[in-house]
Amino acid sequence: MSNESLANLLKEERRFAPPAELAANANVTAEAYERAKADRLGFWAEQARRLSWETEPTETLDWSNPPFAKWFKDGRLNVAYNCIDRHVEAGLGDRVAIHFEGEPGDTRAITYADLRREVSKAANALIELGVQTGDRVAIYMPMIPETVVAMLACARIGAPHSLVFGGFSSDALATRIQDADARVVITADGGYRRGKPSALKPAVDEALTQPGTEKVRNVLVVRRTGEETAWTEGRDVWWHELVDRQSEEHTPQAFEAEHPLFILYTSGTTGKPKGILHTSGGYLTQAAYTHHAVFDLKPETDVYWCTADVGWVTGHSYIVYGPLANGATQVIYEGTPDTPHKGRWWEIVEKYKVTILYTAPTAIRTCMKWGDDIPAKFDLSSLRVLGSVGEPINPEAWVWYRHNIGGDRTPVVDTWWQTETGAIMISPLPGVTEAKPGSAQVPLPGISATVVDDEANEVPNGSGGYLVLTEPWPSMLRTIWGDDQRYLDTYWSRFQNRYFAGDGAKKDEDGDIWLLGRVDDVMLVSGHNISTTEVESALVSHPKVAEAAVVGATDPQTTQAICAFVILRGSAAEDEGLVEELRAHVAKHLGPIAKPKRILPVDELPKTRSGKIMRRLLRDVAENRDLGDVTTLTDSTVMTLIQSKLPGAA
Ligand code: 6R9
Repeated sequence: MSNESLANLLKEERRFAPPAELAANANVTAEAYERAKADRLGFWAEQARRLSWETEPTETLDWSNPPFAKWFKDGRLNVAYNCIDRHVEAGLGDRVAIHFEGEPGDTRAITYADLRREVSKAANALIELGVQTGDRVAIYMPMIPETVVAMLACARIGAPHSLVFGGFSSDALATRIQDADARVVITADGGYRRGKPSALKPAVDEALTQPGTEKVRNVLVVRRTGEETAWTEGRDVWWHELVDRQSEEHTPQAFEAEHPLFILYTSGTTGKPKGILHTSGGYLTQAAYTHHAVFDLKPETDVYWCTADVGWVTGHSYIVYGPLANGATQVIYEGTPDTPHKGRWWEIVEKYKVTILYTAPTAIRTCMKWGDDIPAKFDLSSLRVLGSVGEPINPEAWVWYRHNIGGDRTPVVDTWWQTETGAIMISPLPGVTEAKPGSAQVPLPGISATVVDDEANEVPNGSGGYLVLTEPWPSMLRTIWGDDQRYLDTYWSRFQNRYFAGDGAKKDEDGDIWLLGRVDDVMLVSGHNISTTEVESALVSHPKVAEAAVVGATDPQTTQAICAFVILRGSAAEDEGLVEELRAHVAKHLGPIAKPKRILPVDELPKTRSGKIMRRLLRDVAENRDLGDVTTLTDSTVMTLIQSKLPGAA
């Protein structure tokens, strides 16, 4: 990747200082960077003391067999105890842990004391089903409180869970059950999505007919929708029949810090999904610390809401483990943002007086498309910190978010991390960092990241290359489940002693980091490397564009030609000169080399359930190929729609 071309295409000069009051009372100040720099391991040992250990660790990091890390290895703890019981024991049993809002409008407030009872009963139920410490449990659930209860029940008895998105197909579920060799599946009859029940259990039944899933003894089924459900006697068990009759007492046992906590599969672009393995002590330490630092969480007064699905790593670290370890009060919403109307999210913010909101750029851009007038109808004045995760956030979407949702008061923290990193790695701190729209900016205290060129040399400020992590961190993946060699090959062989994240990045003149998208997505145009992110951001900076996806399609003259798919804002019409206008706009912002050859207005873009644009599929379309794997798409009809818009389509 050549440096000169990736760097400094996009000029973003807006700056936003932290609000004075927030800065004055911030959980974490600039001093933390200094402290962590002077003694990185001492810093993490200090953060580990946020947790309650049955046996305090004396050794912080064992890196004697890199890249296989052991953090806090002689410490022992129970993760569920840390997320629940210790808060109850501290007298906080009456604090609401979860305000649940079902899509049909049903609500439940679950306190920490309630959570302790529910998780204890579920843990006892799993034990009755013969689940032993170390057994894997697959969880295929909608966004309901029982999903969190099930995860914590697994953690409590030391049975690693493996969540599979409720939106994934039975094939995807079967592959994950096989790979993890799961013994029990926890599911529901269904959940509510887009105003109607959406069944889940049939996909489990289907998955369990596939070879390699025979060791699943039981399917534990939560009744959510009450719809008719096929039943396999002897295997299927209703949650309300088994869990409700269990004892409310369960004494959590402590496990080693390196005891496996969960496996979570990342799809990647090719090959079979990778089972990312996370363990207990280091993972919980960093999830809790980052949630405290990045969101400035004040557990007594804040109402936190992360809109992610728990089947995504963001849900694991920032709905379940981080917030609950910190004793937070949070909102969990089951459904889609436009059911029954496009203001549903903002209605929820108003209703629960949400103070911290954590969501994805895709959601923000969708709201931009729907129009500014929708959030304007609601009282969003409770909000004080906004977060973003999942993709690079285009500067225009960042500024829109701060203005329309944050009332120009709130800091926006753009948090970079991955399933593999387990917790946030690069992000502004809301009380410290002068924010730059579109940039994740700085590694958190205790984290070491940089940008290198092809030869592993650190690039100077003002240049681009590959993002790498240069020191181990507590919540790092420990391996790929059952495949140490693939762990080495994927992350540790591209550069020596450095973790290769697979993302392109640049450092600006101040040394701040800007993420440029997956390395696989970088385009080669007439000898120049051009980042998809930057062209997309240039398009989104045009007032008529809400969202853009850019790919490089094979081209005889230029190697690749830039092809853009754009979604227009609510009021914009698809008129004659629009495409020319947009091409000229990109050329003006980035230079003529980045001008898209083709621009196609579309109604939707192909996305994963976690909100990432699947550029691979758009490349297939742009190159007139048959579509590759579409199993992780939210909505597979999107691709048919896009193909029908192509010139020459039938
Ligand atoms: C947490 C999560 C990881 C990939 C990552 C990168 C992209 C996530 C980002 C971001 C730019 C951010 N990504 N956050 N890119 N800025 N703030 O998303 O995990 O699903 O494993 O995806 O997502 O490309 O490598 P995961």
